[in-house]
Amino acid sequence: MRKGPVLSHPVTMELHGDIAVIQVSNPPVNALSQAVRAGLSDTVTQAAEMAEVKAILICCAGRTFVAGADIREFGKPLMEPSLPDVIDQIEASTKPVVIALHGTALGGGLELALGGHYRIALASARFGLPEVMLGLLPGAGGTQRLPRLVPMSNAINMITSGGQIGAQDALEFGLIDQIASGDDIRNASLGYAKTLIETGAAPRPTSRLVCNPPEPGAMDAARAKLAKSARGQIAPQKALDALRGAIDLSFAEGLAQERALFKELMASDQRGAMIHAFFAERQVGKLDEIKGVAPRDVQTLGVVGGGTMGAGIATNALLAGLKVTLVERDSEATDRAYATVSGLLEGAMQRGKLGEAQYGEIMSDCFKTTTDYQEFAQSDIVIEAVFESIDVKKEVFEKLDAVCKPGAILASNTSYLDVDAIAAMTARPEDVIGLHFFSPAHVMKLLEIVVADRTAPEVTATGFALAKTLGKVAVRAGVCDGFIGNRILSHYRKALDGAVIAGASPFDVDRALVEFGLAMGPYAVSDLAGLDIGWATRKRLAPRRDPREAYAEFADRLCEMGRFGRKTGRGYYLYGEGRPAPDPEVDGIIAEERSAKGVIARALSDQEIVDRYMAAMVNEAARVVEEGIAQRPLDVDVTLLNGYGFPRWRGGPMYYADTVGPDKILRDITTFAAEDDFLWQPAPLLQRLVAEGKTFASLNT
Ligand code: 3H9
Repeated sequence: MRKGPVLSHPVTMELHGDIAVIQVSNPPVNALSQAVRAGLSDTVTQAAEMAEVKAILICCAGRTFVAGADIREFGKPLMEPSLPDVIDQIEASTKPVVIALHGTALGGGLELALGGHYRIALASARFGLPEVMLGLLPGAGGTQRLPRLVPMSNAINMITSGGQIGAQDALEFGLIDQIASGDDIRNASLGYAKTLIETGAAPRPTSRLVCNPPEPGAMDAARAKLAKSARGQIAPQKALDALRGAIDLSFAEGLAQERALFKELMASDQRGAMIHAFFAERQVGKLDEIKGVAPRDVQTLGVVGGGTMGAGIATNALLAGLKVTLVERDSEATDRAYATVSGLLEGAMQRGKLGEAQYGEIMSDCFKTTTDYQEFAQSDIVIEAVFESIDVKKEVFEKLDAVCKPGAILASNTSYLDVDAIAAMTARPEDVIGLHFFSPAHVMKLLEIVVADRTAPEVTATGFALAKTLGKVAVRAGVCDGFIGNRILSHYRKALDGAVIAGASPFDVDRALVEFGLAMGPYAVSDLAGLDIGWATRKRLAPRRDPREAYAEFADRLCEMGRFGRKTGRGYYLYGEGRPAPDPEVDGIIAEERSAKGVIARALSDQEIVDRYMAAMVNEAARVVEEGIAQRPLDVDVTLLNGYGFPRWRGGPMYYADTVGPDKILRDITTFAAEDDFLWQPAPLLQRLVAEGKTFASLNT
């Protein structure tokens, strides 16, 4: 069967009576590298030839069953044997093949399991086909075998969303045959295999089953839903095409079609972008400064401030199993904070993220609100989430410094204030760090870890470890106004305001950028956040504003009129019944500003709006990288992807810049500079990359 070489031996076989136990051992996640595929193929061939073998058991060593194809091999020439061939070989075995599942059986790993004849799993095991999250579809029979085992609606759901299901659902849907009792999957699966031999169970190839038909209209409904929920993405729609093949075609034809679609996606830009995002998110935490540095233990967490941010942080920490103490000014505020957190936890309960008993336990044993800072005396870390004023922060940090135990970490959730200055307010600047959460804090994935001049590496390491506990993607940022994300945001917002003054309406800008892939347009986002927030920032920065800056005033005008966005029913848009509506009054305000500035409005194409947005973003990001505020271009990508709604299938702004070419970005900047040569000054790093013919990716290593 196998044609390629065996490069190493991550697959072993041993006999347990008449059962051949084939074990994959390829840490950390048992990915299906060429050596694993070759090893599986060889051992299955051997087991088939051994007369004494009555059944084959495939299991995995370590923390998980196979988590998928080896993503590192993607984009390189295929090394034989291919995964579909190995799975076909397993399925064709004349001896029953049992698959023992623990950890996460994902992608090609789950497809391997579908190729077996019987499946047993630990109760804690999880199952998924996450290929769409990498811009792909299951390419080793998943789209053909899964709907032969589970109802089509479940297959559609799993394959087009990339989400995971637990063992109980897997059993109910028909994906697995048995849940093992206890947590020893090896013993349980050996027992299962023995029983199968004793009862004379025959091989049960999934491909011979008839595909479960969809409910009438289900495929069309799924397609329409995906057009909205996965707007701009190719893979989920192609996955539906492949699933359609499972209904309309023979198994062999369906498999061939799946293969062709998989290859098409493998060659797509979206696949490249999404795999970049996958690896970038795993690269962000790998920093020389914390290599080998042990983080401090964090079990108890304090929060100062129970507003939207503080309550979100508290909820996040409670859901992650930490004990939380929240301090507010007075009993009215503590009551409010308590109610907010319990409401957020109830929401988590409704979404199935928390059981009723756990909820009760958290509220009675793990969460406390108080007005007394002394209650922080035993906290391992305290996160301040109070009003963004350096004077207010000073008061808080002096109190924290006085009550917190030695070694406790004092963190600020500031989104732009100087963390060095905050650290200097304490007698322990080495224990002070910025932890910038994004709202809603229990939902948003991004956490900027702002490392001040004197922050100890151990404290930085603890920030990253805490982020992992909280389920966040953490990015290291240096100290500057706005850190990585908000600094870049403020720059591209100026560029977009410039586009509006030149002639586009905010509604044109939003439409063009939503079309580009953003979940929401930037002006609609401002309305959601509250226009008063940006107004306060602009007022704060006004004394430092360069007189050469072409300042657009229309946002201030809206605020002066009390138009703060959604919360006041009017901002850029009008909010009433139904969808937010563009407001002609806003066009009027902008037209007045244009005429005051002597600007004759011109039409801007959607492409020009996107080009301005991207050029401004990439230019400022290049400065952020050059100044060391972000460590590498990939840190910028991860920040924008996880905190600012940048479309994942475009990989992030720096990845995008490499796709279109840094020279194109530089040319655009030069063009736009004819209109405003203060805003559009090319970043030296961008100029250097273009001169040397290099990409941003070259700076990632
Ligand atoms: C597929 O299967 C295609 C098939 O349909 C068709 C083929 C023909 N390959 O995330 P972690 C590395 S597509 C290579 O930090 P966790 C990862 O980079 C694939 N490497 O751990 C990291 O390396 P490092 C479908 C992989 O415990 C280390 O493992 N499968 C792969 O938080 C630890 O990862 C997926 O999309 C891989 N497939 O989470 C699953 N997976 O230490 C992708 C991980 O050097 N993986 N690595 O930075 C995951 O979702 C998570 O890694 C997992 C573990 C849940 C498994």
